[in-house]
Amino acid sequence: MFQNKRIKKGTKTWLPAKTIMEVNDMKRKWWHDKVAYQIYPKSCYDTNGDGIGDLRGVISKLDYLKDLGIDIIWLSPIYKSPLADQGYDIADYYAIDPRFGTMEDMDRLIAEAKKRDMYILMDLVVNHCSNEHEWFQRACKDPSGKYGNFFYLEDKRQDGSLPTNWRSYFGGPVWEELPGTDKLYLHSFHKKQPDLNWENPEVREEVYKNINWWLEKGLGGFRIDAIINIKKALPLKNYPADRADGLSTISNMLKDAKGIGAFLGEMQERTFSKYDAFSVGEVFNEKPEEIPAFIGDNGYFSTMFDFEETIFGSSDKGWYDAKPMTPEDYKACIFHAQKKVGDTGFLSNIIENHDEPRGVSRYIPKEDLSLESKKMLAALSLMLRGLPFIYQGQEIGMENKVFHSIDEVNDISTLDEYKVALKAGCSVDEALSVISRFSRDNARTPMQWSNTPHAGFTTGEPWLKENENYTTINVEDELADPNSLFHFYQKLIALRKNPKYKETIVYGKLIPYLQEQKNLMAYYRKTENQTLLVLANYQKPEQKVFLPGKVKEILINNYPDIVWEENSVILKNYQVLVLELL
Ligand code: TEU
Ligand code: CA
Repeated sequence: MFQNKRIKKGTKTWLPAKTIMEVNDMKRKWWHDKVAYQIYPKSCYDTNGDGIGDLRGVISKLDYLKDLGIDIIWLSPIYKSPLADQGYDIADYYAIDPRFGTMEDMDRLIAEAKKRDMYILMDLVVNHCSNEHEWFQRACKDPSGKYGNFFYLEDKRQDGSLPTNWRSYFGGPVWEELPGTDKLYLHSFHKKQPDLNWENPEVREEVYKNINWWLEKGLGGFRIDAIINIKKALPLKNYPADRADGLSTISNMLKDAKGIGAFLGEMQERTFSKYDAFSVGEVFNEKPEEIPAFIGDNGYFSTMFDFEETIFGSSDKGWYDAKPMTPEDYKACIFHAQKKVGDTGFLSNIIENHDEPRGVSRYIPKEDLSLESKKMLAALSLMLRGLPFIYQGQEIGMENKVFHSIDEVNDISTLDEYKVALKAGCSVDEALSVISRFSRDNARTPMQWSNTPHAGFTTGEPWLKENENYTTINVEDELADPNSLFHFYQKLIALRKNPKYKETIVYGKLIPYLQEQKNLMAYYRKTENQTLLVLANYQKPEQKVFLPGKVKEILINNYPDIVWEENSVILKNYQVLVLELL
């Protein structure tokens, strides 16, 4: 790690020569300088008053996103689905669920995006399908036929014991009776999400056919769901139990699964590479030596998400046992992720997504939550090396919701974690506070468009109740206020695209600065010809920060002014600066 050495001010050689980097020789890709946005269609905008966001709603917001500076849009699933897991349970990979619209709407969305130089990504959910998919229906009718082999089926045992003790992500064993048969099928997630058998080449062919069908339509690419789960450790075996239920978290099995690369390489070759399509993997727990294979120049994926911060503090026991996170932890996670990838490839950086609580509520202590602290978090994330992904509502600072009763929750994962917390001895109030902290529904409440009923999301009854704070946090008000978070995001995105700084922000190295200084998160972005310095005071009390060089330009500041001292700057309550150094 770079250590700050005090070098005389006023010359151009502030940094020790060894840290001035060689020209980055990474292969340039069309998407490197883009900014991406995740839409959760069900909660984006409802155009027909049924309380469910739809594709026409998304189309009507394209100009809003263009204005923000977005280039790539990832849509959470909109395929035909019973919506047991909000569309991550697909019943037909070639059809749009009528609640979201029609195939014509989808084609129009792709075309309207193209008109604006924007790209649409769909969610590729192929670890599992829905139990309402035709393949599964046919497997039930004839388990020993072609479609039986599309899934992981095992014979039921006389003594009622299960083939393995793996716990599914949403609670309970991964094994469930295959309806009408004497077999069991495997589901890593909910029982309405049977795992597809990737060992079967026919399954892989079906997946590639589907991907190519969509790419032919003009899709920009895919976000790839739960992809680490496609490779199971075989032959089946038990792992040490980690809860009183005698089951073992499925990640123990995944650590043991070898050879996923063969599937991923084949998929890349047969699909994405032929179209120069963009792909971002939802990859957890990769091993450091696997990074070049995953996201190097000819990687399986274009990029993958950095989840170090989101998994920090999590416990095999459940959400109730999760460790809180401090600013120092946040800094350590981000720098660790940046260091492990270096310039091997591009990470995709997020503050939140549809599976996580709102980032501002998670990474900023409650008593410190303010417009300034939200801006600080935004700048820290958008100035990182990698592709920024903004999640619906993040740009206006949407916050966690308080759940007063479990009846206000829709998400299956939250319902399970609530039960787990109660079982572990939490009171109802404690369990509610646990889920208010972590529920995936925090991110899924309707987008707050205006200060009108239901946040302007629908004229009907929203499928999930909106956050009460829409009267103060909403798009309409923020568009009208030049000092709003929305405009701050817009400025950060514009900076990334500014030809003067683009090369450094997109390709420059990231070098931590004064990493040991508590509650200061600071880093350089550097190319041979340019040095930017990001300084963030991750606390309320002001803090003095030594400057390693003369300042040429102030590019970003979340306050109207800056207090300079000789060789240093006094950062205020959550002040963040992006400086260009001489
Ligand atoms: O998430 C995969 C994942 O690993 C989840 O276990 C995640 O950690 C979980 O949401 C925590 O509660 C993907 C999707 O993003 C998620 O929405 C789906 O529910 C899941 O796959 C199944 O498709
Ligand atoms: Ca609707």
